[in-house]
Amino acid sequence: MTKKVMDYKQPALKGTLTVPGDKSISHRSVMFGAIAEGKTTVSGFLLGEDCLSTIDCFKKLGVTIDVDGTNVTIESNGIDAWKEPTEVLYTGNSGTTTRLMMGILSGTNLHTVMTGDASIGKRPMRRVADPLRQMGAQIAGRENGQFTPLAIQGTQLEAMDYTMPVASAQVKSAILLAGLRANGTMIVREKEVSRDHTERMLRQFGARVDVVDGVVSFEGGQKLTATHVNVPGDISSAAFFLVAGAIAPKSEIVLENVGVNETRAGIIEVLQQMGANLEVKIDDETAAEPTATLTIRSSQLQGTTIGGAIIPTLIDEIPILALLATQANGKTIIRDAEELKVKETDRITAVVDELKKLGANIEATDDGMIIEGPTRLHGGKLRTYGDHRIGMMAAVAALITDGAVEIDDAECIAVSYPTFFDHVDAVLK
Ligand code: SPQ
Repeated sequence: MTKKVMDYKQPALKGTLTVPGDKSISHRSVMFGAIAEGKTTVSGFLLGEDCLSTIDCFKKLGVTIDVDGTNVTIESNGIDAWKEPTEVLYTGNSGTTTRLMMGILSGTNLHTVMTGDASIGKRPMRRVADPLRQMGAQIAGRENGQFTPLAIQGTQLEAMDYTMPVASAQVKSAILLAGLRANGTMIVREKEVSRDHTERMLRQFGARVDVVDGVVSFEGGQKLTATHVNVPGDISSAAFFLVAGAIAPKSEIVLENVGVNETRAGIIEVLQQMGANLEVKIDDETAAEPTATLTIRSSQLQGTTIGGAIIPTLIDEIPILALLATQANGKTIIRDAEELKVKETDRITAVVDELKKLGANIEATDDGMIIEGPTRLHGGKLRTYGDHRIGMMAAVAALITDGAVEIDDAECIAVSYPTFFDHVDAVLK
């Protein structure tokens, strides 16, 4: 763990950034490319540690993957040609890799063992294992498949009609990917729509999929066809600079090529609701994943309430939105966000405990937090809990604090945003 002391002295932030590729889409591009027969090319791939873990797992399954900067080529003879790995598949810190791979591997003819780091070892996997077992999947793991290491014996799966108990794109995607290998018609129903990159990419790779009012359905047994995937910038990474630009005085930051898929873009609505000076210029609405140029300038902010159906569309942005709320006038209430407790760390406790150390007026609730602002924040020594999003929240806080902020682990940020500190330096100049 490398400590980092940030003493930025409250600068005005100026500049134009292109944030790295979307993590969710990068993972899926490799997974889909490996399932499909032929050569898939990917541009704008995120070279974050999580996505590199996904690449490593598929290499162990015998898929040829070449990385040239942010261009990735996946050459596969299709899922039936994968070889049984002699080694454990290591998914690092990545919940997306672990959970989506569970769905994919369940319908192969292979025996595989999967494990990740200490944080992955504490994250719940039965939310995926149980529905997959209803399809016939054979999954073993600690506490009846709740925790890694997991052993999966691939088998023929049967399609099912499944209603999601929680809004989770990882659970939905694992089931949909298993459904590709199942007999019969797959139906997955969501009460609140989670990110839909898997559904979009299924279509991009030639599958026939219907999505109507939160119900996804398709015929099992469809083959995917290799294609090109253009990965947009990650709005979850852009979020840190959107908030930095909104709260640091006299600032203006332009963020280019940011993915604004409506199942991910809840932060835009919240910023607008809070009175942020944000311009959104859509580049191409017809792309598989639409993108926009976002320009954020400092402004007076108002507290707000964030809850209900918007939560899945900004779930990973809640740590940085909590920091934003410390600078807004009045009360901000974040509710219906209990899913934060099962991320890389318990993000409700982590955000509240760490922002309190900087002087924020913030309290945890059962399903979120309440923040009263505005508060002048001071420096302090913060923990990241090995969670990239807590690390970046602390770094953005350091841009507005009186005094230095120290974090215990700067390296964890490389999971999703390896060039984060270069981009901070770029807007400081
Ligand atoms: O992959 P991982 O570790 O689960 O990453 C996180 C993140 O903050 O980057 C969550 F901790 O993002 C998830 C996100 O919260 C990525 C994701 C996806 O790609 O499908 C979906 C969300 O998780 P979930 O549990 O709501 O499905």
